[in-house]
Amino acid sequence: MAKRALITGITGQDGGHLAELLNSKGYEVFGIIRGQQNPKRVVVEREQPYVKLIEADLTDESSLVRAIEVSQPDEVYNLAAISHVGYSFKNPELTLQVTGGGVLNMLEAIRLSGGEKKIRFYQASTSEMFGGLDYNRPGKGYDENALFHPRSPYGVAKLYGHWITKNYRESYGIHASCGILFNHEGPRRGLEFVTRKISNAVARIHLGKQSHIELGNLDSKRDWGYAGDYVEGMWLMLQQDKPDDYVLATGETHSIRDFLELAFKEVGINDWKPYVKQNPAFMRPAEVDILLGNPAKAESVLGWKRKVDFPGLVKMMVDYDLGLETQRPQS
Ligand code: NDP
Ligand code: GDR
Repeated sequence: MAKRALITGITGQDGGHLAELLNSKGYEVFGIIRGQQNPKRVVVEREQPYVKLIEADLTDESSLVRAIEVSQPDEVYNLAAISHVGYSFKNPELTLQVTGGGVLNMLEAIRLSGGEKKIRFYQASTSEMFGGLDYNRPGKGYDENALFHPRSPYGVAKLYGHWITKNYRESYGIHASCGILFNHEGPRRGLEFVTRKISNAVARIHLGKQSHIELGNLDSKRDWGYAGDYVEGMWLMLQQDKPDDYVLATGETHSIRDFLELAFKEVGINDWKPYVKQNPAFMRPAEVDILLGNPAKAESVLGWKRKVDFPGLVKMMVDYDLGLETQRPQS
């Protein structure tokens, strides 16, 4: 019989990649969609018609219990969150409820529906829990045992989600694993995140649709991989006999300037500086200066390794946006 998976955050970047992966593996895929008129519903219905959508919200416990009852899943992937770090400073309480409390609600929904011994659970933890401060930068990069020091309401809420997942594993024996994922990007990335904001602006500048791009901090560094590689790791975690926590990362770190350099070069622009303006509105009250992950455990235990490298990722994103913006009417 086909395995059944329930994905929260189906309309997001990772939800799209994961649904595609699970469908290719023969899973029956269910996805939670929120809101009475979610504009992304038509996109999922058009591009991933095999996904069975269930209306629910991470902040509404009873809707999650119903989602479990309807989908009867073997595996639950909790990808839904308020996921934008800058936004979380402006909406800290909502972030706490969705990104933190939502994890508890989903774990409780699994218990309330009697699934704690049957259902495997994946929690989308994040490198934002480490914080990147001077005193806490392991030479080989952050691994599963590194210290946590979150620097945003988002990071703090995710840390709660991380620990409540571990707590439910230890307290109730749920097969619950946390993937501590470093930044992963691609053409499905929302335009509000820096990589896609840049790749899209570069395409539009090249096509004469836009004169420049406004950004915040150009000096921070991230360990950027490709989202398509990372959802493989999520799936692998739930195929292990024992639940555990794993870092997924590339083991390389690059600055926003490095991303700009490569992205503009893709359209033949060698000096990007005239096209970039700094706008304080995009700065954060507290910044994570540098993130570098150490994926040794995932590589040895799961046999996972990222395939796409940094130049390959930048090229993929700029090429996609060039295609998209060429097709779009002038605007
Ligand atoms: P996105 O921001 O692209 O997607 C977030 C999803 O959460 C959307 O589908 C959104 O739905 C949904 N959502 C938001 N609020 C609610 C709610 N109250 N109830 C139900 N669904 C809700 O995130 P990504 O795909 O990039 O990331 C997936 C997960 O992984 C997130 O939890 C993120 O924090 C985490 N993560 C991401 C990393 C990355 O680099 N991408 C790295 C590490 C962790 P809607 O469309 O309705 O808004
Ligand atoms: P991040 O991603 O905060 O790492 O969180 P984001 O792309 O938002 O920022 C990366 C870095 O770029 C700097 N920056 C800007 N960021 C945005 N969004 N917009 C700008 O204009 C801009 N200018 C500079 C930021 O200050 C930051 O240093 C992502 C999310 O997917 C999280 O959900 C996830 O947990 C982490 O990655 C790992």
